[in-house]
Amino acid sequence: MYTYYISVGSNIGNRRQFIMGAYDSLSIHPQVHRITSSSVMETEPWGYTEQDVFLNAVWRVSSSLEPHDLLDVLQSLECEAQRKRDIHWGPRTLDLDIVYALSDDGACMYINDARLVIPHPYFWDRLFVLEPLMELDKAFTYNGESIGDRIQTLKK
Ligand code: A4P
Ligand code: MG
Repeated sequence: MYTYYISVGSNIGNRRQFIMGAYDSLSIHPQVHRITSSSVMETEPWGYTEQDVFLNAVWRVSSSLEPHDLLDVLQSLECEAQRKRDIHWGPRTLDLDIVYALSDDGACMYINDARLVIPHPYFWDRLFVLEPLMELDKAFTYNGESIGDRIQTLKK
């Protein structure tokens, strides 16, 4: 069994409905055993800033799906939400990124290939990921730094 942290974002249309629809679909997947969601938060756009505010959340997912198989599932949920890939870091109905993963023994998983990079290269720089993640896991650390300290540093 793996533990995945998935960053969820939407800034077009009925944002909450896109997020909740994907949550419901993922939670009935036969290889998904449990999902816990942070609260859904409104956040200012990061990166490409000429776009509407986002709703963001993080889900902790316990699943027997292999990482690339989970990516397939998440991409099909993005397609169902009529996601179009136009501008890099631009507006989207639904974005589902695997930001961090733990294997069965609790060790951080590292993947870096053409389809999938885990940990997500920017997750530790993004308050829209770290604030909901901290709600789920206050004791989260990355490269020896606590998530609480990281959030304080990013807010300075
Ligand atoms: N891919 C590689 N690694 C992963 C991974 N760990 N999880 C590949 C998911 N996908 C991964 O993704 C492009 C390709 O990344 C996929 O085909 C997959 O094989 P995409 O979602 O189509 O492309 P994108 O939108 O250009 O990039 P990405 O990474 O989703 O964008 P970001 O970096 O997530 O930025 N501001 C706020 N406040 N809230 C947001 O949610 N989101 C973005 C999007 C920018 N600013 C934001 C937010
Ligand atoms: Mg994405």
